[in-house]
Amino acid sequence: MKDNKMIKAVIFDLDGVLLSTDEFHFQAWKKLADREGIEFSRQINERLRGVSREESLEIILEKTSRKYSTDEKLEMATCKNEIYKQLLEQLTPSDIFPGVMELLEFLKENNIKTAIGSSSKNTKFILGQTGLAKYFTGAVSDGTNINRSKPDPEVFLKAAEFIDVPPSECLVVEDADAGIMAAKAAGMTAIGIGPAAKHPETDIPAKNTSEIQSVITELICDCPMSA
Ligand code: B16
Ligand code: MG
Repeated sequence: MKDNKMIKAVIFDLDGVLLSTDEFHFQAWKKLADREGIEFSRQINERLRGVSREESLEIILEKTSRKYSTDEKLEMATCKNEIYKQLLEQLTPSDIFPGVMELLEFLKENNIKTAIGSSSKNTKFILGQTGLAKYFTGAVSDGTNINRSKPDPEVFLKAAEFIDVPPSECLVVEDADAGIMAAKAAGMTAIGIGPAAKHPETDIPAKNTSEIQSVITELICDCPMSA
């Protein structure tokens, strides 16, 4: 773990950290898999955490011997995304996880920069629907600005660049194994919540987002207040 007093920014993953869109991902992939007659379970869905849409599709296709063309795969990914986007319309500020707003306000008061590092190409829509966008102005690194998805560090390195903070001074909050690997490959400190709490590279494990404010307070408490 890095020197605690070095933390000047917190980069949040989106799905599974600030709110849960994973149930919507599950429902959308399930509908597509059923259409194709491919087995798809919640266990397989767990493997899709933090993984890009295209890579998620490849994982789902492991259950079939049928070979799909590039065009067919594109149609499937697009179809899943259309179903997913319709489900996202239901999102409201009440879907934000407990403790998130308080944490974001606390970081703002303490001059700690905040950014998003998500694999999702729907990030900006989700931030808009939930009222979270105002905390991440000019600081959203997501599936639309990267070439390689987690566990590659690109999404977090871009986030650090957007907020102009060196990677060694960034703290990442992640719920996916791929995200923890990406954060560590970027040279950042990683808090792992939920499933990622058990990852061997996780610096600080936590049960959920509401538990992390006290951890973060300790990490930034000796920081100069105007970093
Ligand atoms: P989209 P995160 C990830 O979000 C999801 O966990 C993952 O299941 C999804 O496949 C990926 O975004 C891409 O999402 O289809 O909306 O571009 O956890 O990185 O915030
Ligand atoms: Mg996630």
